[in-house]
Amino acid sequence: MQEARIGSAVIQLVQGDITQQDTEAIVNAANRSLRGGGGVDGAIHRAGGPQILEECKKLGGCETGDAKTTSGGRLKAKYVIHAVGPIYRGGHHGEAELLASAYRRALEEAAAHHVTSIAFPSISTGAYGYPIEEASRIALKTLMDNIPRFPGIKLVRFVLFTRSDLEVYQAQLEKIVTGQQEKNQRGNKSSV
Ligand code: AR6
Repeated sequence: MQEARIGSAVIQLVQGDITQQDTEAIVNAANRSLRGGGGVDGAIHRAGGPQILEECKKLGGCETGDAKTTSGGRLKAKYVIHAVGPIYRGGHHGEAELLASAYRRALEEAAAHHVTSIAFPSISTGAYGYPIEEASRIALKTLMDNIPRFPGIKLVRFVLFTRSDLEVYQAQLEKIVTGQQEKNQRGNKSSV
């Protein structure tokens, strides 16, 4: 499944490079220092230029599970929302809640900046080691549950770097949507 509708918004899955997206905001998988790094963080700072780091330096870091916003520098996106996911340490250190929080806070930042379209990478599933099956379930579920809080957000796009990551997200989206349809059908039957 490539996309799903949630009220007046669309959640979309594509393979690509997040630095090339033309959404109004892109999300960075940052670390608590907000001083740049490897992976998608490095790619965003390289493509967006030094202005993003200059703005980051004024933000005083960012807690795990939180998100902070800078301009997009030379990127097409007007804003970069720097979200800090958890380092995976076996799954019993509050990682799921922290990952959900990072996605929720990024959406809240987007809404606070009146953004109508936003692109996310797969937070924590690279250097931070979060198993992608579980991380994709949390990412999609959290966004689908929270998008209705922000009617101004019309497009939420996941940009997966590899074909296999895209396939994991596609299968997970299918599972969530099918699960919801079955739940709705059961609800309809019991109310007849
Ligand atoms: N576009 C989209 N996705 C990408 C791109 C790109 N240009 N480049 C990599 N990915 P990671 P994390 C994917 O490691 O796990 C950094 O050093 C990548 O394949 O970037 O949250 C930070 O400074 C993977 O699926 O982020 C932190 O210290 C996903 O993005 C730390 O890594 C996330 O991988 C954060 O680790």
